[in-house]
Amino acid sequence: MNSESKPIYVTQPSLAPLSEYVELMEEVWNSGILTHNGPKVQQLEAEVAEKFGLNNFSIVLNGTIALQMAIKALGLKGEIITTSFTWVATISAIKWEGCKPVFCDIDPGTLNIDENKIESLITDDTVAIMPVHVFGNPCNVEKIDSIAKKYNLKVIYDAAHAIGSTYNNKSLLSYGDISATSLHATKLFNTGEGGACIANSSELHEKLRRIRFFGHDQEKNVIEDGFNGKMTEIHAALGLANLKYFDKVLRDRQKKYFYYKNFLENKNSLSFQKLDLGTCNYSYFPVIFQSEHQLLQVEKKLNNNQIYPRRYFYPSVNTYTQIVDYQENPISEDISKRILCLPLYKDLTFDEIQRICNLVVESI
Ligand code: T4K
Repeated sequence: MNSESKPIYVTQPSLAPLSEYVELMEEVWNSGILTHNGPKVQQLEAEVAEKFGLNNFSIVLNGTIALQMAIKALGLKGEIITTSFTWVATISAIKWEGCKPVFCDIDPGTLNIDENKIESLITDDTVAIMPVHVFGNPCNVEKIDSIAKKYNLKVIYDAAHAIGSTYNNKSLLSYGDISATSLHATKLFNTGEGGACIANSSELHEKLRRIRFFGHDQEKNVIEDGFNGKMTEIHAALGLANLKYFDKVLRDRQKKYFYYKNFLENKNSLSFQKLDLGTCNYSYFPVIFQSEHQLLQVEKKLNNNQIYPRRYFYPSVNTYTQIVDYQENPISEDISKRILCLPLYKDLTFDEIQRICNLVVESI
């Protein structure tokens, strides 16, 4: 198969050499322990916490469960102000926990929640703000924190994309009452399926750990409502193998991000996400077209060449009227129609990126 006939997807998991995973799996096999907060999960928690300077870090099954656990641990019931420009999981987590999503429009540059529009959405029923660090781009965490303090609200960051991003030289995952991240196969650092909660206090941390383990305390007394949010040793072993390569993967993404950007920047009025606060982890390469028509032309051309970018996030989640009441968010609705994430991953070559860029430019 020559390189032109090999399909190129929006991403591919960043994986350590198989032999390194096999070695760790032999240890799992020999221990006979597959789950229940086993040694590999504990080791992974310790290594990730140390690497990113995080306290109160708990690994769970996936990013959606991490968001649900955050809402449950904070005991929230009521309205949660969130963004329309996100993956549906942000909204489903809010709804599964019996809360109501209230949609705030986004900043057209950063693509994050527009912090200047939050206050006008606060009502007597508002209990929390749940912003998303979209594509790993840090939200204005200081402004959001000051709004939350002023109105006595909790802040949960949907930090699904944000591992490796920083703000004020600290991991972006350390902000908010709780941050919830995803370790899904498509993320910069992955355990296949996986997620994590990062709490800002040891009390919340202990509560999250009880929730993920049926509500048990250390002596296995059931002391609160919990569920099964535990990660297996098999997934944790994959995480341990992959974690060693995290810095390499991030540097590679950054180089490829700028290769794309430098080539496409001055071409036919394409625009890009504004990265101006903290540092982004370059986990996605989103391009904003002038119109949906232009985007569809590009997508068709790429698909005809077996290249499969993704429309993250389309449609704007406030328009999912099967599951939410429509609330108008014109900027998110507009950008959702015009944004396309181009392929970006470790094994994508610079020649392939150049080919993708040429096809994009040809078709607009
Ligand atoms: N909040 C936000 C803001 C999120 O973006 C997400 C998830 C969540 C919360 C929830 O986190 P998790 O519960 O998922 O941990 C993907 C991911 O499934 C999803 O995790 C992610 N966001 C979302 C933005 O993208 P799809 O449906 O586009 O993924 P999929 O499976 O089609 O994969 C995309 C491409 O990646 C494929 O075309 C091929 C490649 N791929 C994928 C997988 C799963 C592989 O090469 N190997 C694989 O194993 O949703």
